[in-house]
Amino acid sequence: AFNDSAAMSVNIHVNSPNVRYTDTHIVAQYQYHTTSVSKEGNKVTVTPCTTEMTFRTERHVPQLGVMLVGWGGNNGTTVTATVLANKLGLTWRNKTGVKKANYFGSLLQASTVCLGSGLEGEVNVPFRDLLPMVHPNDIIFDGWDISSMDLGSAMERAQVLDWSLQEQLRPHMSQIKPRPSIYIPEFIAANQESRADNVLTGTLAEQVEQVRADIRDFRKSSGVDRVIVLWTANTERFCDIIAGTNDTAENLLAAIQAGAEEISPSTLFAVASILEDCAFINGSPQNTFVPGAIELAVQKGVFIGGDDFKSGQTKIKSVLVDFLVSAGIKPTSIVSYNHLGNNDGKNLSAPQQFRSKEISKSNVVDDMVRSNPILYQPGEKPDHCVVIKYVPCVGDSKRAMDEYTSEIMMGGTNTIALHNTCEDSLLASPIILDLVILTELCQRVTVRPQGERDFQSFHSVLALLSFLCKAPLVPPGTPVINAFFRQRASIENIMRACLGLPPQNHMLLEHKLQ
Ligand code: NAI
Ligand code: DG6
Repeated sequence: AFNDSAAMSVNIHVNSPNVRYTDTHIVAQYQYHTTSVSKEGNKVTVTPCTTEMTFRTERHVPQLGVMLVGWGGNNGTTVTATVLANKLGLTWRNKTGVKKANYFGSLLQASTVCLGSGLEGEVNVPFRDLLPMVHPNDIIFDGWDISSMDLGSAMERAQVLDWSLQEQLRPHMSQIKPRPSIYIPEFIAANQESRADNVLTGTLAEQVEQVRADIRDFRKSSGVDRVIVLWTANTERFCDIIAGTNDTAENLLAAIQAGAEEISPSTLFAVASILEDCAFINGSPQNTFVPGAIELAVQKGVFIGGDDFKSGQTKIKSVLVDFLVSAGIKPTSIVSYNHLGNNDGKNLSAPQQFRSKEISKSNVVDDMVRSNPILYQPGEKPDHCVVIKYVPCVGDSKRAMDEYTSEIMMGGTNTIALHNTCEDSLLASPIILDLVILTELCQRVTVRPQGERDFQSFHSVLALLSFLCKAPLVPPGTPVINAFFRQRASIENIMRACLGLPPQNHMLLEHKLQ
């Protein structure tokens, strides 16, 4: 039997004096409880604090357009094909039987949240039904690629989807061609050069202008209300932060006009998007968001998010290390091997591009380690090694092997070894959808702390996307959370706040008292 997730959809109505449904908004009065802690020697004083807030969520869901940079790549073609297959309700046969298009792997589309309980026990509802949200089937895609290949052929080149599904999709996909893109060879591996037959020419400023014109053209020709731009193109090398070039918004804009070096294509896309009032999300590890780009986003009040989709090995790491450290077990070494044979792997076989990925994969345990001074001395960390090798034969079917060694009681050692095989792009595509749908939702949520006159948006650096990113970008000076369940709880509880509901506390006191 197929799991028809549409049939499970629910319409949630909150029955509370604190929640009002107007024609345009859901308005919720909310008490935000925090604790302020001060420490003097070994004396810790904890003061509970409560802030009254009003959450306001626009109910009208706009038509969303998503422009992918790297549209002709494995992720770009897979996410586009998946949405098309779901929209058309396609089924196909592979060697294990008949399959039906779905969105497994998407937090919003395929996971549930427990709303509470009633006579029938616990009520779990699809995450996507908590608030009015864009459905992936309604997203319209467009985008750029340095490779001119049509999306039907690019889907075949990717070798991700079953052949009989590709056959059904090809008539639609092959009509789509990516727009020419900004190509600066020294930012990606030299082995990508043969793909680059669809590139913009002209000065940096002219190329940014062209990208801006593309966004306006897409908005106009498709009739979408909102456009979000997402980088799923090759991993670039890190760029240097240079005073006078990319350190402030003003300098960055001037440097683009002057045609300065050391401004990456991904930063140029971010700047073009921000100037067009479009949120920009970075699905790759490089430092696209140089200080000047972040400042520009904040100045313009446009959302940015990233970095690097958290799809497989790192996702498990953010669960497993959280489990170990919060269970009082001390990881002392984490060794992660990957090999993959797709174009991403080929690009990452170059040292500078590998280094970008190594950085983003390596910082993921820091917050969990820091949280437990019983296990770790200040500055102490587990050994952490990341290896990625390019093995063409395995294509998109990435192999990830991990060994976690931990110190347990009385000097004992516990070693956990994992082996994970799966299509990388089938993990990344649902994350792309969650990223853009969450970002769009955040554009419709505003909050007014008690005593203030105006409603405010979330900070331009959209930390709420952390759950979906390996190296979460957060507003300057705010904590980076990598732990999987803390990240998930943050999304769930903020959505509950929009409905005037308290955070999910798992106390279940109603079942624990006499
Ligand atoms: P891919 O190599 O198949 O696709 C990348 C596409 O970007 C290619 O079609 C390439 O021609 C294009 N491209 C390169 N530079 C460009 C530019 N300046 N402008 C426009 N297009 C450009 O790679 P894949 O597998 O789709 O991955 C995409 C990115 O997502 C990579 O950076 C990868 O590291 C990252 N990523 C992928 C994950 C996954 O699970 N698949 C998880 C985390 C990150
Ligand atoms: C090899 O690590 C290639 C990468 O692009 C990864 O496949 C991708 O970043 C996913 O990494 P992870 O750690 O989330 O599985």
